[in-house]
Formats: sequence, C-alpha cells, structure tokens
Amino acid sequence: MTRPVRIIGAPTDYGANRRGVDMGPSAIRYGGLADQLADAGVTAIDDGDVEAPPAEVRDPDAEAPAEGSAKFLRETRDVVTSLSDRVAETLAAEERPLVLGGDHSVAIGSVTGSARDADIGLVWFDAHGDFNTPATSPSGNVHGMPLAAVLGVGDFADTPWANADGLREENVAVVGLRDVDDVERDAINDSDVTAFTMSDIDERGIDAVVDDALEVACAAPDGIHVSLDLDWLDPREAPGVGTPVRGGVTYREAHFALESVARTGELRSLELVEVNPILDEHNETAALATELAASGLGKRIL
Ligand code: 4U7
Ligand code: MN
Ligand code: MN
Ligand code: MN
Repeated sequence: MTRPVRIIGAPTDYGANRRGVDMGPSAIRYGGLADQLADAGVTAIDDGDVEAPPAEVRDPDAEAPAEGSAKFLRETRDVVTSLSDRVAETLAAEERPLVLGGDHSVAIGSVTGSARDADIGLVWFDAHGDFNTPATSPSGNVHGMPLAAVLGVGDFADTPWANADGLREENVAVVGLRDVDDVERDAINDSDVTAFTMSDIDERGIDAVVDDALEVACAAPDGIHVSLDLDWLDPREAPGVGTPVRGGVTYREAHFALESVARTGELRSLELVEVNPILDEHNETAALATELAASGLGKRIL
C-alpha cells in the first residue's frame, strides 16, 4: 500500500465555539507536514484547501437558527459537500486522502467521501463523543455532532448530505472518551458503535484497546477512515485545541495507536482536526499532528 497521499485542507471554524481552528491547515503545513511524510516514505501531493467562508462573509442569522440548534448548518453543508467530492475523487484516482481541519464538522465531508461506493470502518480518536444532534446539543456547535451526522442518528436521518452511505455503526469505534454530555451518553449506549473511555485505556492499556478498536473497524471490507481530533491527547502534549480536557493520552500512547493503524495495512483515509494555532505554544500541536500522520502512514523507527 504505497498509494500517494493527497493533502486536502478544510479551513473551517464555524463548527466550533472559538475562532482559530480555521488556521489549522496552514499551521499543520508549516509545522513540517511535507518533511514528516517524506520521512514516512510517502509521496505527497498538496491539493490546497476547499473553499470555506470566513466569519466576515457568513450569514449572521445562521449563528442563531430559528429552529433546532445547529449553527451554520448551511455553511457546513456547502463545505462538506465539496470536501466529500474531493475525497471520493482522490480515492477513485487510487490516492489516499489526508484531510486537514478545521473544526471537526469537516469529518462529515471526509467520511461521506470515503464511504462512497465502499463499505468502510471508522476509528474516532477524541476526548468527546461528537454524537450530539441539533436536538440534543448543549452548544449548537456542529463540531460536537459529526459522528451522529454521518451515522444518520436522530434529526440527521433527514439530512442525507450528511449521512455516509457505506458506514455501519457496527464498524465504528470511538477511543479516548472523557467528556460526554448526558443525552449524548444515552445515544452512544443505544447505538451499535463501540466506545472506549480513558478508563478503559487506564485499565487495559493502549495496546489492547486500540487492537479492539481496529478489529471493529477492520471488519469492514474496504479499509478504514481514521479521524484524529488533537484534543484526544492530554492538553500538556497538545495545548493548541479549542476544547481541551485533562486526562488524555500521552505522546507515546498516541504514536503507538497510529503505528498500530499503519500495521493493519487498512488505512484508506486520514484526517487531523481541531488544531487551533491561536491557543498553541510555538505551533507544537500542529507539529505533533504531522508526526502522528507520519506514524499512521507507516513511518518506521527501525
Ligand atoms: B470536538 C460538546 F457540550 N459536547 O457538543 C458540544 F461539551 O470536535 C463539546 O470533539 C464538543 O472538539 C466538542 O458542544 C467537539 C460540549
Ligand atoms: Mn474533541
Ligand atoms: Mn471531535
Ligand atoms: Mn475540540
């Protein structure tokens, strides 16, 4: 599997409650992405960014929608629709998409694109469940909803553009949970998604938990999408994120997890999201994201 990697930036911030993640794609590129991918022995092509509306040109009414509570849902639809096409075209060209966010709402585009005409698995590394819907969200921020969206949970059953065709809950694993809202917790427990908390990692070790998660995802026949929210890591390692939560995985645990992804040989598409350079320290979270991408894409130590 030495497919060339195609880098696609998705510079959004309207899905999060803080500005700054829209600069994530630039920060990750500047943080050494090309060098890291070269070290991993990967041929990379940078496709630039999909167009995303900056705050200054967005519809102010979209921030406080009359019904439901999903801010900027129209903007989300426009951006993820073009991202989804770019991801699907990349795969059709036998290349491997590497999506750079942006807030986590961009995953709706990555996952729907990756799951077009294919039955895929999904591993979601995150402190949060991202399983809210417009009806349950305490914030109205779509970055807390993308996993529910691609699975068509609740209200999202009525937004076909957000549902991933070739993805079943049985092939989805979430790893690293430590901040889940009450209604969201019920929705996760009622679903067929497999969820691992930080306590599971404490108890069983990163190795056993990631193995189980990969087994769930790799049961799908056409490979896996890995969605890496940098707030999965402990804020000491990754301070540059919008919604940090103490008690995350360490630097080595994160690398080990991505190295395990590479070892499966099943990685179809990858994304790095929620890097916020305004909150970062000397771009270290962005640089860490590039390192983790290299591990996921097969960079070897020996
Ligand atoms: B992220 C939250 F209420 N659950 O829905 C929400 F705590 O993509 C946070 O994982 C969501 O960073 C975090 O707004 C979204 C909140
Ligand atoms: Mn998160
Ligand atoms: Mn997330
Ligand atoms: Mn976050």
